[in-house]
Amino acid sequence: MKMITAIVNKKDTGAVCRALTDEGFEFTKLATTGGFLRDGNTTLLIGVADERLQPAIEVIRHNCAQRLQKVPALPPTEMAATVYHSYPAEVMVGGAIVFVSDVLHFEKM
Ligand code: 2BA
Repeated sequence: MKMITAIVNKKDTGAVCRALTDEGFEFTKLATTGGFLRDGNTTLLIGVADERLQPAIEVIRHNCAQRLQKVPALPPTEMAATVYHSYPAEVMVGGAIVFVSDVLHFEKM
């Protein structure tokens, strides 16, 4: 069994969750925040049998888009302590960031 940890843009969350449900995947949805943009995103925990790993990844892939997103201006105090010209004005976000881990043990009680 594998655990997929997928970080999804909030604009894609609805479509990804609907498609996962339609395909019979079970998952847990967490409201999370990106460390760089400090904007809301969604982290999905999806436990799957090994043979369902690739189908789950394809569902995520087909329902997530890449987007250019503006980097918010830093407040003056943070700006002073930062080499701010090294910050990009816009960054490409997504489609999704996907981590796959082995599950050592799983049971429902
Ligand atoms: P954020 O940390 O808010 O990052 C949003 C986007 O900003 C990233 O998109 C990337 O294009 C850019 N970015 C991040 N850190 C940067 C930096 N130090 N300098 C320049 N640009 C930077 P994605 O790579 O698609 O990541 C989307 C979200 O996925 C991230 O939101 C974060 O919440 C998560 N993520 C990405 N890589 C991760 C990792 N290695 N571990 C844990 N979470 C990760």
